[in-house]
Amino acid sequence: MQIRSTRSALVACALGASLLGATTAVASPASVDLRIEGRNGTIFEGPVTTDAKTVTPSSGDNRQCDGTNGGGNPPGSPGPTPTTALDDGARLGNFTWDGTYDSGFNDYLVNRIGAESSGSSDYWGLFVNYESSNVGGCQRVVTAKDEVLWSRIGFSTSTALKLTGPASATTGRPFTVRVIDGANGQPLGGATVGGATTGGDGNAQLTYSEPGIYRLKAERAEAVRSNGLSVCVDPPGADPCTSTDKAGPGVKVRLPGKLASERGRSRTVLVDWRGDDGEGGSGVTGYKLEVSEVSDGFAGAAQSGFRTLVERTPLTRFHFRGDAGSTYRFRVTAIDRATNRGAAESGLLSIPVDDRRLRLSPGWKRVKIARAWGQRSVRSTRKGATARLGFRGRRVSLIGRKLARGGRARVTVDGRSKIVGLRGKGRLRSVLFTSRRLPPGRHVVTVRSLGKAPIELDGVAPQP
Ligand SMILES: [Ca+2]
Ligand SMILES: [Ca+2]
Repeated sequence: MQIRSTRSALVACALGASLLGATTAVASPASVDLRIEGRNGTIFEGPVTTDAKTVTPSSGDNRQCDGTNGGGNPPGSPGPTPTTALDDGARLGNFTWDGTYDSGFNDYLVNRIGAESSGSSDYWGLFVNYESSNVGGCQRVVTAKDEVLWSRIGFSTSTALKLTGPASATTGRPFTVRVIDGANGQPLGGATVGGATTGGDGNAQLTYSEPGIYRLKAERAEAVRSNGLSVCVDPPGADPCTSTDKAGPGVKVRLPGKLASERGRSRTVLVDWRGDDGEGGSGVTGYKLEVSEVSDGFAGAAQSGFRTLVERTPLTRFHFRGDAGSTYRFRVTAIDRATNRGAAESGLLSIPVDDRRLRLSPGWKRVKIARAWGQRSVRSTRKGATARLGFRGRRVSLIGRKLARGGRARVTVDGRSKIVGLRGKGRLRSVLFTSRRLPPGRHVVTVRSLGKAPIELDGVAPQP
C-alpha cells in the first residue's frame, strides 16, 4: 500500500479536534518552547508539542484546560495553553506538577513543579514570550514558537532575562554575549553570565582557552534566570562543536497508541518525539522522520525499508496519514551541532478499516456519529444480521462501542467462534474483541447478531 503524508493546516485542525475526544470544538496542536526555572536551577528547557486537553496534576483534580477557562479565550476558540505545555513537558521530562483548582478563577494556582513547592515569599509565575502573564495558564492560547516560562519567583520579580550570543567560538578569542529584558528588549547591566558581569549596554565578554561546550545562563537579582545558550568552543580551524561532542543525541518517539482509533477518529495521526543531547552535548539541530510499513510475515512481523517523511526539520511532531488496514513503525534520527546522530524507533501503529468497507447482510443501518472512527458506524437490531471483512494479518480487533441495552454477537475468525457481549458503557472506539494469534496470510472475520438487541460496529483493525 502507498504511504502518504500531509502537513496541511486543514489536517492539523481535524486532528486537533479528534485528539480532544470529549469536546466538539476545533483546536490544533502547537510546538512551543517550554522552560521551567526553579529556585536554584532549570527543571526543563526544550520544545514541547501540546494541545487543548484535560491536564493531570498530582492531586488528581483533572480539568479541561483549553484557553477558554474563566472566559480567557472566547468559547469556541480553544487551543493549547501554557498549562497544557507544562503537563506535556512533565511527561517528557519525567517530573510531576500540582495545583489547586480555584472554581472562582476557573484555573489552577500552580503550587509545585518537580520537587519545588512555592513558599510564603514566592510563587510559581507564568511568562509568555518573556512577558509576565496577567491571566492563568489555562486562560490563554499559545501558538507555535511561543516561549512559555514557568518560574518560581518572588512577589517583586517581573523581569525575565533573555541571553543571546554566538553559537560557536574559538579557543583563546573573546566573544560577546548580551542580556536584555526579554519583554521590551532593554539591555540589562549587572547580570552575571559565565563568570562575567554585563555592563550598562547589556554586554559581557567571555574567553575560553579550553575547547568545550559551555552552557551559559544569565542571572540577576529580582529577575528570572535566562534561557540557556550553548557555545561550542573549538580550536582554530575545527568545525564547530566537533572537538568535544562525540556522542549522538538520545531520542524518544511517542505515538497516540497501538491503534490509531485509541485517541483519534481519522487515518491522520500525530507522531511526536523529543531529542536530548545531554548535559555536555552541543544540542540538537534537526530531525529526520522515517516510516516503514509492517506486514504479516511467516517469521513474524516483516518490515519494509524505512522511507523518509521529513528531514532537517526543527519540529518535534508530524501528522502522518496512513492507509486503512496497514501497520507502521516510525524512526526518528536526531542530529547534533557536531553532526553526531542518534536514532530511536517507535512501537507499531495500526490503522483500522472503517465500517464502510464491511460486507453487510440486510438488517444494518448506517449511523452518523461525529466522534466515531470515520465519523460513522453501523448498527443492527435484526437477529442473524452479519458483517464480514477479509483482511491480512496475524491478529484482528473489532472497534466500536457497547450500548446500554446492547446485545450479543458471535464473532468468527477462520471458522473459530466466540460470543461477545456488547452491553455496557458507551465509550466510542473501544476494542470490543481481539482474536487469538493467527497464521500469517488472508483471513475472514464475521460478526453475527444473536438477537434483536442493538449492536454497533465502528471499524476493524488487522494487526501483523
Ligand atoms: Ca552530542
Ligand atoms: Ca466507523
